[in-house]
Parts: sequence; C-alpha cells; structure tokens
Amino acid sequence: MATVLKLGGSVVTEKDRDETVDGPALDRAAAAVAAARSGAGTNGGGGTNGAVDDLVVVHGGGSFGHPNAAEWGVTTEEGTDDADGVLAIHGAMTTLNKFVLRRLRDEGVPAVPVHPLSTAHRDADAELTLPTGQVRTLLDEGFVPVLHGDVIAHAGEGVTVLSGDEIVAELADQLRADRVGVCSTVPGVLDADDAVISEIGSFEDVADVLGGSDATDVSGGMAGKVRELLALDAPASIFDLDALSAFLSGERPGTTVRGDAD
Ligand code: IP8
Repeated sequence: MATVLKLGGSVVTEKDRDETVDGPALDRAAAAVAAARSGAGTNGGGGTNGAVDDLVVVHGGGSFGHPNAAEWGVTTEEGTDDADGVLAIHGAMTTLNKFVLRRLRDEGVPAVPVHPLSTAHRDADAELTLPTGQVRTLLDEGFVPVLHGDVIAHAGEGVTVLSGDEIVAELADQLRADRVGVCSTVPGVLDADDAVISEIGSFEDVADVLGGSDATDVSGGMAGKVRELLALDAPASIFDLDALSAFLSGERPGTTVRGDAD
C-alpha cells in the first residue's frame, strides 16, 4: 500500500516571482517527509507514529513551468511541436525537481527523480498512458520517487501539459494507494465564509464556491484538483503545509474528498 503526496507548486515556490523556490516552505515540507519516513512524526495526541514506507512525491510547477507554458501557448489540451518550447517548459520543471530532490536528500530522504516526459503520452483521444512499473520497483527498492508536472507527447498536438494532479490521480489508481494527500496553500477547500469544508462527496457540493472551472493556472486550479480526486478509489485529503505532518502520520486534516468510487 502506498501514499501519494502532492506538494503544490504554489507551496514550494514563490508563485509571483518567476522561477523562485520558497526555500523555507520547501525545507519544512522536506523535514516533514523525513520525519514521517523515520517514524518520528507526531500524531494528534503528541505521540509518535509508525514510519510511512511506500511514499511517492509529486510536485507541481508554481512559478516554474507555468510561465513557460503560457509563453508557448501550451495547456493540457493545446500543444506545441516546437522543440524549444518543449525544452523551456520541461527544463523549468526539471530545475524545480532538482531543488526538491536536493532538499529531500539533505534531510536524508532517499528521493530519486522520475520525469513524465520520458515515459508518458496521450493518444489522439487525449487518453493518458503513464507507466508506473519503474515507480513500483523504486518503492520496492526503498526509494522515494519524485515526479512532477511536465509536458508529454500528445498525438496530433506535439506536447501538452501533464499536471501534477493528473499524475497523482493516475499513480493513486495504478499503485492502489491507500492514502492520497494534496498539500496546498490553503487549509482545505473553503466555503463562501472561508471555512474549511471537511468532506466533499460530489462536485455539485462545491460547484458554487469553486465555479465551473477555476483557471488560475494552465491545469485548472482547485476545481481541477477536486474533479481529479473525486474519481479516485481512495479518499484524498487537501490541506496546507501546517498540516503535512498530521497527514503523513495518518490523520485526515483539511478537506477529505470521497468520490463515488470510494
Ligand atoms: O503545477 C504543471 O503542473 P501543475 C506543470 O501540477 C507545467 O499543474 C509544465 C506547467
């Protein structure tokens, strides 16, 4: 059984300054992952918990990748066949990936990169194929695979964006993850009064507060996240950095998304 953790791009980068890592936030995230891996995380009662064994980390782009994608007019649906565009977007994401890996390694986490551009594709019907044999084997060998939002080959489009949220959903299904967490800049999905909605069972529950499509980034913002998570077998949690340790120690902080498949 695996845990899939998404570190939101806006959590680990300064979203308003191009290609700028939020060092303190990334340090906190890396420390929380390291503590959970060693079983040193605290539970709600202040005690310690068992280690999180099979952990896959996925990170988004934040101020990396999204500006390049916008510059080249690339979204999850609109592609480019210009190799310079591919390298600009993918290069920004692998730069961020190196920062994330460095911080995790500094904390002693056996983190290794898995780049979706090298393995995944969409067919002409936009159907995603994301091989996970290498991820499963890396987990079995004791590593923490770290994937990231990327551009991937897309039949008829050149390359299009593959969001971290799509990766989380695909990994969760294929690895039969029992825990899925999305660490965001907000403590959960917020209602009209900015209170955290503790549980979401269908998109209609939150359509009013999220709007039909919350396109604050090329991959669909919170509305896109909720839609992806509703399709999962496992319940998923959306929470902020303050609650990352709690999630990793087995709690369900923030908003729990339980789809029909759950
Ligand atoms: O931040 C998007 O990943 P996300 C990555 O998870 C690119 O949506 C290439 C813009």
